[in-house]
Amino acid sequence: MSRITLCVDMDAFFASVEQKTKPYLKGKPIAVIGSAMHHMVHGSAKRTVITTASYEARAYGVKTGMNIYEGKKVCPQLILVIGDNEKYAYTCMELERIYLTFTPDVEVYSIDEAFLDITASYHLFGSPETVGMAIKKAVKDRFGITCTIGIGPNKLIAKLASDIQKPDGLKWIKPEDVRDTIEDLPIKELWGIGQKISAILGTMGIKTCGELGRIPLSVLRNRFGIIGIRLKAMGLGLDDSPVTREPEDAKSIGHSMTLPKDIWDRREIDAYLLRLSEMVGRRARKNGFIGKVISLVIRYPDFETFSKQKTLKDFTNDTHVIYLSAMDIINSIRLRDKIRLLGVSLSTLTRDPLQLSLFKESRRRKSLLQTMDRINDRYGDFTLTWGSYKIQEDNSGVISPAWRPSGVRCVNVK
Ligand code: TTP
Ligand code: MG
Repeated sequence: MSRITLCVDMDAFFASVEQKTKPYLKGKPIAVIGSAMHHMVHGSAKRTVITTASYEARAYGVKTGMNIYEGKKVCPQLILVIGDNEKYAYTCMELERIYLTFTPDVEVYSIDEAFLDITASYHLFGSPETVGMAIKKAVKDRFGITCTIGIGPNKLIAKLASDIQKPDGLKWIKPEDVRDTIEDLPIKELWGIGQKISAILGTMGIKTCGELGRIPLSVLRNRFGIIGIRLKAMGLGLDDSPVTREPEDAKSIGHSMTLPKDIWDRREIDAYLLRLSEMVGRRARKNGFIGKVISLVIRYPDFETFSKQKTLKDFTNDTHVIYLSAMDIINSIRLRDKIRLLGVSLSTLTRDPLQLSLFKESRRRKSLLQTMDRINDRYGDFTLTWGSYKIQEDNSGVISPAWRPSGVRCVNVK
């Protein structure tokens, strides 16, 4: 059964937001450059890079990645606008709320792109295209900006459809049209095929998706290893990666561990608290969350378990802040026995506005991580892992990551 996937991508996102919020920029060739803070640090015009240009500026050849000189050279009347990341992050979060009125399966992929799985919900609105049009209208009504929507049987094709139809477009590539659409498409146009891979494929005489799809799998596997499987699928327009719902409903990020032996010594306890705090902080940072409440869970050898919380003044995902709070909590209770299990969690979560993937680099990293996850899902955990991980993962197989530590009975101690 084929799924119906929708890709939403804002048109000239930062520039459109600036033109909307500063009406005197409307219809003008503008380029958005690094945010104010960034500008103070990298002040020189050579190093100040254009993050995006309005479509008016693009008509002159202004491109993302040009520095200010290069931009002004092709378009002397180019207006430079210093970006405001918080504004874009806010818009991004509000956009997600719009998407969620159409389906719960929303993956915010970058600051201005999202994937929606509407397989189960499009009937409620009519057809997949009605959903697309309704989203375009809702975005326009709310923010006065346009977006392009691609619809397809998977993320790869949905993304391609939106790329093809930019700007202010809507395109549905139905399963039966996939083959024809991609047959002559240069492989580098396909989402996820970078310059390196397309260069290697080029030396193998493969230029189009059609050609890629016809190469025997064994040839690709020999050349690219496991990635070859994915490449072959891409050449056929196939992509089985799911739209992964954002854990926006995650109430907390927590880790707990049953200790190798019951402990009493404060230095030992603190060492575990630091380790748990780091795991929580890292996970929150990785997923772009900050939280306001730190909870500590303690279980005694007789299995009595309780937790105590501390509310912070500011949101955080800083390991050190989490650790200090956990120590504050443990200082405020009189331990009646040795400790068998310790847990630390961060709750009252919200998105960290500064951590959305603003840059292509971090998006690439995100897709790298997804690829690793997919490989590990298929071939077993830690088939593929980071070099530094091996060193960190020392003796303990006892750590149980608990995204939602619902198994712990919480008894608040006053
Ligand atoms: P894109 O979706 O790549 O570009 P865009 O929305 O400006 O234009 P298009 O109509 O072609 O989709 O990126 C989204 C925003 O992310 C963009 O407005 C600015 C920002 N951005 C960066 O900060 N750094 C980058 O390298 C890129 C590519 C984008
Ligand atoms: Mg965009």
